[in-house]
Order: sequence, then structure tokens, then C-alpha cells
Amino acid sequence: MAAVKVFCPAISTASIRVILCLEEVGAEYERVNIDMATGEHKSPAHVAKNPFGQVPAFQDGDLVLFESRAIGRYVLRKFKSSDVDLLHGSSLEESAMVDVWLEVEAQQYDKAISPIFYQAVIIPRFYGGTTDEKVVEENLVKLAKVLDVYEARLSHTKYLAGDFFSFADLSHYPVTHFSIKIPQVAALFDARPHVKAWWESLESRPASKKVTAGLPQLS
Ligand code: GS8
Repeated sequence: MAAVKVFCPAISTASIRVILCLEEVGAEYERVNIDMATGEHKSPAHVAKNPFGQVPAFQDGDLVLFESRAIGRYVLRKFKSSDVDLLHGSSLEESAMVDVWLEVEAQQYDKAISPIFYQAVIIPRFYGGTTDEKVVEENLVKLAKVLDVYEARLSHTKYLAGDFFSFADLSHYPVTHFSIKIPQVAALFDARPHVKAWWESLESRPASKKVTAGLPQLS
């Protein structure tokens, strides 16, 4: 069976989400580099795969996908086994809880933490610009409220969807891996012991370590 392909640069939070899924299920894959510095993600060849001119794009034979969370679901369904089913598809209730916390990740968590990451890390490091501290401050307040909900949830269950690791947890990993180095973000995690323990358990997963080994520290 030909390996599936992920079209992305080494560093991209959405793309790392897909690569992590592939590593967790032990699938064979090929990462085809997209050089964002030269605008390759806007090239006709890439836009044919991702019409928004973003990374990642994904190909499995004739099937071409974009949107990292949708690609992740596909990978986890296609390569699921009796050992690894990060969507918990065999249980209606558990898979519903995975869906709930995946939505929370996309609609609440990511919307608070990504602007902090973008302002505090991406703008100064990759665009030579100046961080908008007001945006950072506003989103730190939002992130603190989201993490209060997580702290309450994680004081009852080991992971977000229940006492099992799932795609909902994994989906948080990429942007958090880079953003936790920002002191104000680290302080929010440090102040919430269940969130902190949850984060440490995500960081200690072999797939997380493998995927982020060798990536530069961004902040
Ligand atoms: C977001 C992709 C995205 O923002 C997904 O796949 O989850 N909802 C989409 N990709 C960024 C890189 S960060 O990982 C990107 O391609 N930025 C360049 C651009 O928008 O031009």
C-alpha cells in the first residue's frame, strides 16, 4: 500500500496535528515539504490540494483532504486497531465526548491560545514585527477562563473526554508545545495542577516526543 502523503513544512501547528495522528497509529507516511518562506503554499500545485492556500494538505491515493482536524479523523478511522482507537468509535457515548472536547479545542482553546502564540512568537520571530501586547493580554484572560473549565473537568477525569487518551487531547498538543514556553502561558498551566498533570502526560507520549524532537524552540 502506498504511503499517505502530508504536504507541509516541518513547523506548522495544524500540520503537526496530522503527523501526530499518523505516529500514534503507526501508519506509514511521507512528509512532502512545502516551503512557506518562498510562498509554495500559494502555488497552483498546492492550492489544487488546499484551496485556501494553507498547510497542511493530505493525499491518500485519489483522496485529497485539507483541514487538519478532518484529516486527523480520517487517519484515525483508517488506521484504527484494537489497540489504538483515538476516536472511540465503538462507543456512542465515548465518541460523543471526544467530539465535545474536540469542538472545545477548536472553538475555545485554539481561539484563545493561537493569537497569543502568533503575537508573542510568530510575528517577532518570522516577520520581524512587534508583538501587540493588548492582543496577548486579552487572550490570556480568555485562555485563563478556558483553563478553569479544563481544571474542573480534569479533576474528575484523567483526560478531557474521559479516563482515556483521545484525539481531543492530541489536538491540543502542537500549539501548546510551542506556547507553553511563553512565561505568561506557563504561569496559567502552573497555577492549575490538574491541567499541568494532563499536559505533562501529553508531553511524555512517545509520539509527541518523536514528532517534536529536533524542532527548534520558538520562544
Ligand atoms: C488551519 C490551517 C492554517 O492556519 C487547519 O488545517 O486546521 N483550520 C486549518 N495553516 C497555517 C499554518 S499554521 O499551521 C497556514 O497555512 N498559514 C498560511 C496562510 O494562511 O497563508
